[in-house]
Amino acid sequence: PKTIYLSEYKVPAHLVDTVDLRFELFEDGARVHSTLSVRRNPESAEVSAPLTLDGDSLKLEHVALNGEELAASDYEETEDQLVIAKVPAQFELTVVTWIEPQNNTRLEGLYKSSGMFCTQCEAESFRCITYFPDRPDVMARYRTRIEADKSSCPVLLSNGNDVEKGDLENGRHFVTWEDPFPKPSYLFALVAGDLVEKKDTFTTCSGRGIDLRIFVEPRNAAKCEHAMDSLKRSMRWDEETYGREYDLDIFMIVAVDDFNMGAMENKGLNIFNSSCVLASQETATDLAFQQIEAIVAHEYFHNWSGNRVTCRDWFQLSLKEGFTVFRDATFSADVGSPTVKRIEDVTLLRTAQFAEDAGPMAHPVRPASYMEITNFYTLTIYEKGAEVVRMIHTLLGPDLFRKGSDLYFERHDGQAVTTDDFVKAMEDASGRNLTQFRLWYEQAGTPMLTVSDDYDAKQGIYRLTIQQSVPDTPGQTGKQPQHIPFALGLLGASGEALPLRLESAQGAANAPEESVLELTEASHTFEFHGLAQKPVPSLLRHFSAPVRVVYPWSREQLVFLMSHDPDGFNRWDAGQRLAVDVIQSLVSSPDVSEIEPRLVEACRALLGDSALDQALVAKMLQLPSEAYLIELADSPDVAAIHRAREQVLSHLATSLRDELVACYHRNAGVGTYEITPESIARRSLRNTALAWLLMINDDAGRELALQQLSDADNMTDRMGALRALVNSDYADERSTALADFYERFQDDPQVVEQWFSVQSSSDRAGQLPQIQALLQHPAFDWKNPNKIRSVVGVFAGQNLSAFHNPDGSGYSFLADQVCRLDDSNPQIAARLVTPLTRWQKFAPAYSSLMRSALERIRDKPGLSADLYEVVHKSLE
Ligand code: B3K
Ligand code: ZN
Repeated sequence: PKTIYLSEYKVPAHLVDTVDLRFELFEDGARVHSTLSVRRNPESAEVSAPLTLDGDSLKLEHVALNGEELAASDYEETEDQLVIAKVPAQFELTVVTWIEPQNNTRLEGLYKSSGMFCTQCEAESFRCITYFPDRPDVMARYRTRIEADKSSCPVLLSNGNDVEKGDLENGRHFVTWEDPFPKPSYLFALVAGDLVEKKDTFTTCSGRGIDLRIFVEPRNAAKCEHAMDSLKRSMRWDEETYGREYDLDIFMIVAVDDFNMGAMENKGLNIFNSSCVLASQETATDLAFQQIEAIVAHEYFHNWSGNRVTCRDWFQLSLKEGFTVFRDATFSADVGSPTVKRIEDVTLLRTAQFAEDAGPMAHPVRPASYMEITNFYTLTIYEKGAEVVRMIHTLLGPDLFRKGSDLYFERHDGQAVTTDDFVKAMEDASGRNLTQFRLWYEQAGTPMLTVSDDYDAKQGIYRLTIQQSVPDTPGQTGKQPQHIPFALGLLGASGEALPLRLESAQGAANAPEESVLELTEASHTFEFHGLAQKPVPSLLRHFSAPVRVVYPWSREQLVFLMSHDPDGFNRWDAGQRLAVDVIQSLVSSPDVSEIEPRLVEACRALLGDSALDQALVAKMLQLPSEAYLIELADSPDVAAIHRAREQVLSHLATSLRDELVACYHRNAGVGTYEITPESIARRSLRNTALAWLLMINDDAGRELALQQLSDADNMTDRMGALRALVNSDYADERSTALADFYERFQDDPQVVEQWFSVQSSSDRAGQLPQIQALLQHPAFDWKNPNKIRSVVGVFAGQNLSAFHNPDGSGYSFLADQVCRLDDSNPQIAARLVTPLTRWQKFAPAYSSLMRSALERIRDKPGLSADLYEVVHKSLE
């Protein structure tokens, strides 16, 4: 595989104005007739360039130029291209190809999922359907005619509006779709199958009526309501918050079971992984409800941030993904609990994106090179990319940010642009200079801020010194300081917010209680005047930048911030830092009697605090995950971290046993099931209390769990009880509960996936032999990415003590599964291998075994380009 560089970008030599497609769908394959109107690109210097079209796994049947069939000598067909040397300045090209969707296991291009035809074209899979200049800066208008058997495929869908339909011979029929908006090929979509539709309508701000449709298999007809409500909320929110109105007459969502990722924003025809759209009270947890809402919103928001304004090339991927994640995060915060949403996003970022940024695949938000673009749909592009947009929002403030986004959409509507164009629009609208800020797009690695302070009692001055450094990453050293918005507050001894006077002359009256300091140099010292006592600093409020902060917090300060910081996020963060410190001390000296009593008391206070936002309380009672503790450690000893964390958990549960029982009863189910932040918090608190009680084999807890399992009227409570039992030492109850659960839900694939995950994530139920047995289970299916993720992915990513078994069996198991998958679905194989790529981080006993597992994958015959890139970069 070869490396592609941003610096080598060239505008396309040819442009395509219209694409006329005709699909003949059959059981044994599909014939694709494509007619392109092509012209030379006036902006290209290559005036006599041949016409070069991309293709992958296509059988070419026919090529004609301006209606004349070409002889084989007129063109060259290579493994991945069709090249026509001599072409006029403007012409029509017709290409007919034959493809086999029924044998497509990569799930890229046109494939079949439980009898239904569907497509996935981003990033470079339109070329698996027909020959085409498959790059996002070639934008064309599409007309698509689909022909198929009427009884097996009564529903035929593509992008845009349907303009014609009718019957054909032999029980076949057709529908023609026309998309008036020019789009890149990656946004093309087609669906054909036996589906039912849920219908609704939406009236836009300008009064246009839009038809809304969710297409699902008949058995899922009753599970679309939540997605439909989420869609309508998203449409309204985007009008109100960004002034963005929907542009076609119809918006469609289709659910498919076999899908490589969550969902896809194809113009007017979003295709979703079933698990990201289908929900009912009985089958989906609160978390699933929230994820569905966020993903529906995300894909809908792409209609503007991605589709109307798209990416010039794939190095600009974060242009649409970072911005759209920022948009969906703001939406979720607005419709739910903003503090909890921020906590969840930061948890993901600090646990997984920081690890990526410190690993062998570290890359900037705008990468400079790649081998296989599917490997770059990463947490860095998505989550760090969203943090970068959030920082622009923080620096500009909401009004100027909105002015900037308006300018961006207006200036670039219908264009394929760069992250630089985005930043430029923000600069032009606000008058701010973001030159240094652009380094966030160019430099990889998580900046580290080292904070120190001193207090001058005589002058009443508190000095805060902040030093920044950006670590080296593969291929990038000697980095420059970045422009970092650093939000902070100072607290007085009784928890009051102190006025921040950065100049001595400033009076207390007009001094703010929170400021955003702008760091631009390697070191800054800030002086706060007029302070009668040494304050406690509340640093990096709301996590105002994606950085690591090092400051010598005392446990006393952390306990203080946990109960006094007016910023909910920092309250939670103080609690996490305290818990991390307590667990880390136990890792180095395993003496349980040393466990910090103030942590126990802080948790006791939280369990009894009904005045504080209960959603925040629920989050604060969750200990930092093993994955996060591993990320924070140098040469982590996984077994020791696992043991220490369990000891702290047991100690807390034992000390707080009565409070937990009381908390359980106080939050027991009352009234009807609702998806509101308050009731989600109640269920979360109740299930946390249950999990803690079962950790210590409390018999009353066991009774409560069994009772809850039989009484539950929703999946959150049912799963909460099942998870608590599965992770307990009550082995008989565990196996009975698992068997009953499966019996009840075996016909529902999304619930079976949760059933797999609850086992594969558990150190009690997910040891390697049990994982091997799950792979043999009749419900397991190697062709279904969700099943693979819920067993193999969850085992390697969440069941860390079992995966990092010191005998290396977990690594060797993962290597086997990755090799097996590489032949059928390389994209999923390359994702699954991630945990092994972090080998250099671990203590030598682990890392050498991880490395040999990787080497074994490297030596597999016929390694895919996807896996080649990840494995070779990790071994370099
Ligand atoms: N844009 C798609 C992701 C496509 C991944 C291709 N390998 C979903 C999203 O981010 O909205
Ligand atoms: Zn996206």
